Amino acid sequence: MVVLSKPNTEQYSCIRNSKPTTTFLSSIPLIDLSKPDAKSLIVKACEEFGFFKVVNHGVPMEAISKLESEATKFFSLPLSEKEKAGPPNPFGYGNKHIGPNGDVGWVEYLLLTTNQDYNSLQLSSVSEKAQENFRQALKDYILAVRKMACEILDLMAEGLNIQPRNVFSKLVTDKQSDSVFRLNHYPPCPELAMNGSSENRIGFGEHTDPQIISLLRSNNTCGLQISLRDGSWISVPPDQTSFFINVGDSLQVLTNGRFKSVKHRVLANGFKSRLSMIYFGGPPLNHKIAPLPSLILKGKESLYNEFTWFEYKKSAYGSRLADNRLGHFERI
Ligand code: GA4
Repeated sequence: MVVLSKPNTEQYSCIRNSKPTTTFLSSIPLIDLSKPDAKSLIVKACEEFGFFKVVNHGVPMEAISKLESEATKFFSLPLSEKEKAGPPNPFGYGNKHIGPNGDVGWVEYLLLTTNQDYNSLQLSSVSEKAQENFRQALKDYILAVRKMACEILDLMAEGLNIQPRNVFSKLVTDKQSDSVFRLNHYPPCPELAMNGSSENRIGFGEHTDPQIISLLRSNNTCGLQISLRDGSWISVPPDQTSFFINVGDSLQVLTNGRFKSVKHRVLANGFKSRLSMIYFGGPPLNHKIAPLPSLILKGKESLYNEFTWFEYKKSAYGSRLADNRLGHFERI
């Protein structure tokens, strides 16, 4: 495990939240991608939780460790250096402020689009060689994780018995795919460590992801929680060798509500840094997001008014993190 060196905690103020509601669920759905039952288990997990954990994912450990180490070096730079990659409007380095509408969290991050030319990406003013290592690690990791995203999306189509097999994955392999990559660093929150407070600090507030699918890998620090249908929060035990997969709002619509986008959040930790890397697979901007006809059950209709990914994204950027973004697009 890579330990983040001395985070500059003065860059943060503590963000308070109500009392903790931590429950541990023994059975986060676990999918072994090398097993023949993967497709049916994925469908079940997407229907029940909108969330599952994946092993035998095929992303080389070397690509993961390299990016983790480069990200750790980046977040250890002085604030003035990191800010050279910002502000995040929408892409770049961000600190505490999430999105354009007043959300805050105990987090700093680097947000990137995956179809930009990383060769010209200015990340800081550290040596060109160091920046090149970071860029290469980003490119290698994103390529590997996108391959896994496609494999999972193809298994979903198979599990749902829909043709063609690449009906979902073609949206993220499209040259115009509007996918995003995010590195989140949650420094330890000294206030939490000091008074053994029973309060939570929000690292990243509750939300669903607007895209099709999100693939998250973190170091061994806890913090991620998912919300169950009954509104309770479940802590997800960290596992640095696995990936956690979220169904996004767009996939909920494509499946006419059969798959549910999962509400999730991250709580800050009193002692340990958390570092997560998330790939958000999104469709091209002009793509129409509507239920696949074969997924509209006999006698039923689409639950949503048709919209393009551009329209959804525009509306998402006008919302607060915790808002129910799909609500505006539901048919009454
Ligand atoms: C949530 C998922 C991704 O992290 C993200 C986030 C984006 C941002 O951080 O800029 C948003 C958030 C996310 C949804 C609502 C808007 C936009 C912050 C925010 C308040 C990059 C994304 O695509 O949507």
